[in-house]
Amino acid sequence: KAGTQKTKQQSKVTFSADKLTEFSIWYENILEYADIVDKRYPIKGMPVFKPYGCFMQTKTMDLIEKEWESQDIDRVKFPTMIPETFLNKEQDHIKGFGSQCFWVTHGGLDELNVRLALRPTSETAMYSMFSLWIRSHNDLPLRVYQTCDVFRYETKQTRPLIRVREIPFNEVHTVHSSVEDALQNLEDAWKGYYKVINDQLGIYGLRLRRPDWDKFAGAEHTDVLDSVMPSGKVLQAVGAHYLGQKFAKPFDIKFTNKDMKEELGYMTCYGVSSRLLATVIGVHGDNKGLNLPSTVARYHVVIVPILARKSKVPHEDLLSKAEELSKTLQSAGIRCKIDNRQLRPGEKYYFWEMKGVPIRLELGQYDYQKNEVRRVLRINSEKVQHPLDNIVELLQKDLKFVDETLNKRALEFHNSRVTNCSTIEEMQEAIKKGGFARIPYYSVGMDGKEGDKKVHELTGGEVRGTLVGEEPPEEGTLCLITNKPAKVYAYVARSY
Ligand code: PR8
Repeated sequence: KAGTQKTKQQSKVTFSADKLTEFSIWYENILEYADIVDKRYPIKGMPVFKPYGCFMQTKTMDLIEKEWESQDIDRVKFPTMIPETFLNKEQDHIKGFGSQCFWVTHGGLDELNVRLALRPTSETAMYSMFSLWIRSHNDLPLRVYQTCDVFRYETKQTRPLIRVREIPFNEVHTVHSSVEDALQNLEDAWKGYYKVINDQLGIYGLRLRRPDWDKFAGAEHTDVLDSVMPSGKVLQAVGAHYLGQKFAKPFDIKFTNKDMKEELGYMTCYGVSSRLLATVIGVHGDNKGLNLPSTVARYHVVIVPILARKSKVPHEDLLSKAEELSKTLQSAGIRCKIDNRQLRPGEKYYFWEMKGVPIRLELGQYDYQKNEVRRVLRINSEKVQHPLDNIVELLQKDLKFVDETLNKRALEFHNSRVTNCSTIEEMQEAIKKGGFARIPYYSVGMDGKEGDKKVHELTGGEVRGTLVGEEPPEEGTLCLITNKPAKVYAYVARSY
């Protein structure tokens, strides 16, 4: 009986699900156990961020914002609502987004003359104002960003962070005086995204150019970062779009160029969402729970004072040592928490491992006497004694090692999920294993859409696009699906 009791009690803090074989369950569980979101709010696709998750979401957006500011892109704040008349201006855009909008039809009891959409994205809101702000080439480039929530009436299955209807969003919109300038801006955007996503969040993906049938509504071309999740399905974590003059025309975004002639602006937009955090959680986590890089972790360090019943050092001394240590760490920018709950140390260990805190410091009587702590790393359970004298430096080194290790593991995982395929069977095998199958394919223009259906029948996946910068197949290579001459290498995957 006692045994059952113990298991029950422990299960409150013990998280378990096999991440690789049952990722959906793992993911849903960890979001709940680790207090990231609460799904019980009664609107589909609109979970609540709890403090622990809210911190991480805010941190990922902070990283992105810092990057844009370093690139001299300024913050703006546009209204949440967009008049229907604005949304209707660009035809492809409204075709794509019209059915995805939440509409406000009344103000109090009065029916509105013009329906207002809760922004599904902010092109049409911003561009109506850009046309008022831009007069000459001297006003260009115009580059602004905002971090806000956008609303999309998603009809596919919703999942917290991954597919929500109120989307935590960061979007950049730019206007340039030439195509070259606009395209160069997109390259700078990608450098920024890589810096944050690869270097700071430690996650990876492929920059793919979407097929013509799968572009952003209103774009000339769309590049994305598709990231492989542990389920083997890929998640579009970035969308970066070249808009050319498609919006400039209906929104009348004109400037006088250096020859004093009027010209339409060349535009780009790009954005990310809570999917970045979903990828961090999914890719770095393991069967014990979260595994967080220092950039987003709410706590870098948890201090667990070991208050043994027969401790030779009084509990209050251990606790005040923990306090002192915590202050030292906080003032060095190491986010730190003392766990002095009345629970057994083992339970606390499970709990903070599940929460993904990179470093645990155990402070017991013998550690106290030697002026040391026992340091345990979440990533590999490695335990060592750290002297308290130079604890800040040691922990900073540890955190760096943690981030590098997570990064390395994520890159290995990513690389292991891109498979070069030269037969249909290989492609099917690769998709079954999870991730991308790279195949020779005849076309990602509209004429290639037919083949995509076949791809779907064969694998359950779809053509996600071509790798930006990759050379086309050699002359004479045939499309795996149609046997026509292959013009590109296409990347096939199942997706969220
Ligand atoms: C644009 N306009 O909007 P995009 N839940 C979570 N994340 C999502 C969802 C969702 N339902 N839908 C999209 N995302 C352009 C660029 C301004 C900025 C994420 O582009 O439609 C995806 O990662 O591609 C997507 O790539 C990103 O938002 C930007 O959305």
